[in-house]
Amino acid sequence: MRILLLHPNYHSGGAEIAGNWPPAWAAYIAGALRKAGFGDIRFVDAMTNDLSDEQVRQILSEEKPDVVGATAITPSIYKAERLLQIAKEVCPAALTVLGGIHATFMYQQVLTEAPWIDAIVRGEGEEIFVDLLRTLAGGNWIEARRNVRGIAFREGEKVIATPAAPTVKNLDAIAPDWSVLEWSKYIYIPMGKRVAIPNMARGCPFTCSFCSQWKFWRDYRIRDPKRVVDEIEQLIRDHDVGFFILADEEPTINKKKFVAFCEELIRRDLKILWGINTRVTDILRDEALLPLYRKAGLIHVSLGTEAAAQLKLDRFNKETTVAQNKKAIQLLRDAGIVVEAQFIVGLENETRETLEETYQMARDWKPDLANWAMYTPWPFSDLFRELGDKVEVFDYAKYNFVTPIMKPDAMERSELLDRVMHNYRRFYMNKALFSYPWAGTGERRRYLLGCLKAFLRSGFERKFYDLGRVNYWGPQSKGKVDFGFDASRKRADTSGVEWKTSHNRKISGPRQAEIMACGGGTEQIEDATAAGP
Ligand code: B12
Ligand code: SF4
Repeated sequence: MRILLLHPNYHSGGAEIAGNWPPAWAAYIAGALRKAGFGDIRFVDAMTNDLSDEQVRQILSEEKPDVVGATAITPSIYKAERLLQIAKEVCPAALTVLGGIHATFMYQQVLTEAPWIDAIVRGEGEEIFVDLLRTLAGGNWIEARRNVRGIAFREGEKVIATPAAPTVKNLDAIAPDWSVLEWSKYIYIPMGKRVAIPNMARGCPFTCSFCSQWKFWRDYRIRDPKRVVDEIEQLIRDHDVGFFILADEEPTINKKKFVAFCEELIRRDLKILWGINTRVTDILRDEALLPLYRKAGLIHVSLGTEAAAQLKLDRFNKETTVAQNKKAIQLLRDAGIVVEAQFIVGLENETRETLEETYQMARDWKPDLANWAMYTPWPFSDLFRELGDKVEVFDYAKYNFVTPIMKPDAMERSELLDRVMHNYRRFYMNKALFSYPWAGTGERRRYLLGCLKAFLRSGFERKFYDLGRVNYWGPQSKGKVDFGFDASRKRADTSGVEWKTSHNRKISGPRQAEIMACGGGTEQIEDATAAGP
């Protein structure tokens, strides 16, 4: 059975400005398929190779696959739908399958607007896709598909969702096949080296109302750190990888495992630098361990600092974590780790003053990098439901952290974008002149100058924040900005969507609302709770 995996060609000028990133899902899925005996796999990265629909059509007609599997996050959903439509046109007998977070929750809408999709895999793909392919290979797909757990499909006009499949309980059994990727393409600009995105832990024990990740992965599971280091060693040896970020939402919450991971990296002396996203409170907890983390190669920590403060201010009664944020940033810098503060802006009560406050915070806290993401109301998040009619734009192609989806009551969206750009300009101008060139002589300085290079390049090419596409050329042009929202896209009816969460929460009840974003909260989970299967 010939299987073709497709990553859609979607770009929006956010995190991708740092280079081309390898689509990890393809390696994880390919590894599971190979292990189950489905070895005829080809992966096409239309995003990295900037392939047009016609080029993908050509590849499909040459490859003649029996199964075409595409991925989609929310903003790439229309691109993925279109690619699968092309697949159906070119290979009508092939089974078209869609996976990833968006279709997992929005299968009802997706199957209604893209009836050429034969099946949606809901949740982690490794086990469900194997089950689906075995069922397909067994013949009699139309009758037998009801027995595959964790999928959705159309039956005439009706959309059927089979019962949710369990999460992958034994993460250590997962063996990604990184060889499906064309490694020479995946270069991380700040370091000029190949980059990988291995996955140590899945899930997050928290339930922040604006976030979709805890819902997707459900329970928190973590792999044996030694096996993760084996994988990293293999990535270095076989694919010349020189930098990695962990794909995890929350890699540090299980301190024991994270320390074991770092110790193993030190023991093997792999000389590789890496980065993570994590929470401020874990950094405060691990103050004494930061030198060990640095010794293990950790060079970049991205903190959800003000996701906490802003949302908390707005929604949960002005309890802020400003002092905690500032301290965590200082600790990381003292340990020689590059620290990035993430701000979420653009809720309905955003004003010029609150945007200015975030800039002042960024100056006061002194992170090395700062990032102002536009609040994006994932249609399956709890906050989306709470916002109700305040969400007016349902063009998911623009749900990408760089487009203002919400219109603040006190300003136009174009002004919000302009103010955010103003913050970026001031912040990075200051860093470029007074900070990075004097940030020591070693790795940290080289890394920061590399980030600056990536940043300047995307600004020059007008790719940053999609500025070229929305016609933003500086403050004088803000009246001409056009986000190009497709008004024909309407709110989905998600009332009938079945999604079983088996979230293993330590904290429950009304206090849940108090748990803050990656940046805040004081909660920790016990090692035992987070120990995995
Ligand atoms: C690494 C990363 C990136 C990288 C690399 C992306 C790439 N080339 O794949 C970069 C930096 C480029 C990036 C960019 C963006 N990202 Co990003 N990114 C991530 C991150 C941190 C890890 C993704 C990952 O590799 N996970 C591990 C793999 C194994 O998980 P997975 O992809 O979900 O795949 C599993 C299942 O979904 C399923 N599956 C997936 N596809 C398929 C397909 C088939 C056929 C099957 C059967 C199963 C299946 O099986 C897989 C294995 O279990 C996630 C957060 C996270 N922790 O997941 C955010 C995340 C995916 N990104 C997000 C966003 C919004 C973006 C940007 C729009 C932001 C921006 N403007 O910069 C861009 C879009 C770029 C693009 N075109 O994809 C959001 C998406 C939210 C949503 N609801 O859609 C996330 C979840 C972050 C968040 N906190 O909300 N990102
Ligand atoms: S702590 Fe981070 S990953 Fe976890 S639910 Fe909150 S925002 Fe999402």
